[in-house]
Amino acid sequence: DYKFWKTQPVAPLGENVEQDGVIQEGNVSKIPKEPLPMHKEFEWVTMNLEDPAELKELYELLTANYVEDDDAMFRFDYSASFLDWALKSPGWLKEWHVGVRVASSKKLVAFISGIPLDLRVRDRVLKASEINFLCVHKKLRSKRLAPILIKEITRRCNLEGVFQAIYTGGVVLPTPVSVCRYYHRSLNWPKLCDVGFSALPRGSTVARQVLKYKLPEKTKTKGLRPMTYADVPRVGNLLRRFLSRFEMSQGFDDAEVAHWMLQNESIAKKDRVIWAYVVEDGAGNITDFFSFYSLPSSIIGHPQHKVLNAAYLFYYATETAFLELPEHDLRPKLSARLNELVNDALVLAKKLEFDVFNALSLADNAMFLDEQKFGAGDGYLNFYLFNYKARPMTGGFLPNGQL
Ligand code: YNC
Ligand code: MG
Repeated sequence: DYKFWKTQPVAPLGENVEQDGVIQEGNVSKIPKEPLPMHKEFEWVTMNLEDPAELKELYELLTANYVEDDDAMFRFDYSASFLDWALKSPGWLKEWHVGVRVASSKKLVAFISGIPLDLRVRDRVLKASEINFLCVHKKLRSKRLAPILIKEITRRCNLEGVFQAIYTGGVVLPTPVSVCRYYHRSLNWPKLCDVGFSALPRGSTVARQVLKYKLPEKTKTKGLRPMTYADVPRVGNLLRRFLSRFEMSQGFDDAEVAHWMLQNESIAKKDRVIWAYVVEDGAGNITDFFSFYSLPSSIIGHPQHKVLNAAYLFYYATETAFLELPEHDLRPKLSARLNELVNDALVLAKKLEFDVFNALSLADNAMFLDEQKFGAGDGYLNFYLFNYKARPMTGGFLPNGQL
């Protein structure tokens, strides 16, 4: 019955939102300067994620206690370098990396984070935070610690003048603005079958499944190459125009484009999180780009395989969306182009030894999921806004909240 959520500025389940808008005006001068009271055996800490030892503590909390699928077969295994990337985006604040330690042993047992972003919801741009990596140690579940963490990160956002937030989750809470489904495209069918991620369809064989998912050796798009720092202004320009087509998106200035799409080239292969590619035409224009990130899952209790190497489709954009054509001519062109690009993304991900390529049912993804042999998964991702009512979104969108 949502004892906690009922008290928060969110639309109640079942309410028919007719007009977008802020729920409660905020006033920084009325926000308490001190943290919320915490049970006496625990203490609040602001994590210093620039210290590799503290980053590792966070990694260890999450690798053992973060999100699992409903059957407890897989658990997200965000790497330390992923956390470093996702939590230190431009404008990040140390105060929004909130931990809870056991007072006596100092063991880290809970965490919640926020990063700042400009969030556009239809025609309104909100100065917002993206809340992620909420986690309570398995031994401390169901003790109402989560609401305390949520209220504390809210206070810390409010102190910075931020009164709106976006967050996502598998759980149903009041009230999703959109619900997306996970789709999975096999790259390494025998392994997916071995670990129970995919089931052998009745009447099929392993060999036939392998053939079904076979990919070309090489990419096909002319002018495709890895994105570099020099591409940032042109990619930024294309991405901003592309995102404006959706009902909701995050703002990307060039610094944000660089952060989210590129990693220092000297990074060790095993620590790499993000891959981005551009298509450059003969005249030096960037006509398309796409990106994907690495988010492995631990395979729980399997004798041989410990890790499922998953790539997730991230942002993409194409000039094809802006061809001056009537809608019924534009759609097939856009669909064809996205299929070419995503097929190349699959080829590259396979070469990088990912086992599966995941995507959500958002943005323009419906135009290629079937054709590229993605299958609908069991998982759904609900998108939520805090302190902002918005009419349900149908037109597809592309916020960063999917991480
Ligand atoms: C969840 N995922 O409904 P009610 S996603 C939000 N997001 O409250 P307790 C959640 N609320 O129903 P536990 C939630 N899961 O009574 C549960 N809740 O109103 C609500 N799992 O608290 C729940 N990470 O402490 C209920 O539950 C209340 O011990 C119960 O802790 C929950 O990062 C949790 O899935 C999730 O670590 C921490 O189960 C724990 O079970 C756990 O008794 C595995 O809590 C990891 C996991 C969640 C991933 C994520 C986004 C979080 C968003 C939080 C909301 C942010 C609001 C905006 C704040 C900033 C505002 C500004 C400006
Ligand atoms: Mg609890």
